[in-house]
Amino acid sequence: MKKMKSSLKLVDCIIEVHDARIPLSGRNPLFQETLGLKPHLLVLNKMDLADLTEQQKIMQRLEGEGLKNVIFTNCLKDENVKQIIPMVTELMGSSPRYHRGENLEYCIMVIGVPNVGKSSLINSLRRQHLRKGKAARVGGEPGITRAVMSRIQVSERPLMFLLDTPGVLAPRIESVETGLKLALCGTVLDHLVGEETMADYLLFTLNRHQRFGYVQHYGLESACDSIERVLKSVAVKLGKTQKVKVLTGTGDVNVIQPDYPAAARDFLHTFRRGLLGPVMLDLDILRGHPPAETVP
Ligand SMILES: Nc1nc2c(ncn2[C@@H]2O[C@H](COP(=O)(O)OP(=O)(O)OP(=O)(O)O)[C@@H](O)[C@H]2O)c(=O)[nH]1
Ligand SMILES: [Mg+2]
Repeated sequence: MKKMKSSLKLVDCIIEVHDARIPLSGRNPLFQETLGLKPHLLVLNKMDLADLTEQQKIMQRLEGEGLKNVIFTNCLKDENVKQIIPMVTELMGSSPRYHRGENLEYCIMVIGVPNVGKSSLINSLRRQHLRKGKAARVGGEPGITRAVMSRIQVSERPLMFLLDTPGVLAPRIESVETGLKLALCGTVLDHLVGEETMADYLLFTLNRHQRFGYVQHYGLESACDSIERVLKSVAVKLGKTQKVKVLTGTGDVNVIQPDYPAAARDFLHTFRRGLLGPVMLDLDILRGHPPAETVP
């Protein structure tokens, strides 16, 4: 954050990238405090994985929080990415403090929590505006970008450079449920939270939002509240079972035991690939539901 702050004097505008599945939670409040003085665009990325039925309500809520410049994108398919440069150009133009001569270059800092697609956005912008390939390294785990990097050109006219930055999570997450949502979106390394805990929260959320894609995907008989039963079926379906010798008074018995951690990893992986259908993890907030009393 210190390095990002020290680069701020070179920056005309801030693009904050966040995950479209959690548009109302999990953003780092320190960004607002530290970097809040510059024109700001919120990019809600991975829209392909998000259920956007309530998009209007989401926009209203965000506007209520003072976020007027919001756009949903998919950086893998370059969806809506073309609108970003015109939007930031307008933002910078209408902000008198940053109004500068026509032939000057612009510098924009891309910030956000880990793994939301900041580097992918930079690459997508380059594909769209320069017909050039990758400049920023991308990866399926949080913590891919490690340094506040040198400027990467993303557009010729206007001449525009972007600064990629490493994902920064808030030092303190407001609630267990927000933490689990952030974990499901891959902003924290899975093993730090525990794959089975996350799988349990995922099942809880899918059921709460009546998203029963997992039933068909794993060939279950019906929807089910028990993570143990679901993971058992997943393990059997994937052939992820182990033979374990159990000692009993009358001799050893071989028991088939499901590999729960492997099943949990598959459940999470399948969810993240969008194979269980699009989700809106912040639906509870949108519907004004109180936080769940017990989170698995
Ligand atoms: N489904 C989907 N996946 C995306 C999208 N954008 C990026 N990804 C994937 O999300 C993962 C993270 O992307 P990065 O661009 O490395 O994310 P980052 O925010 O730069 O991550 P850090 O540098 O670790 O903070 C990669 O596996 C990308 O392929 C999108 O719009 N849709
Ligand atoms: Mg990155």
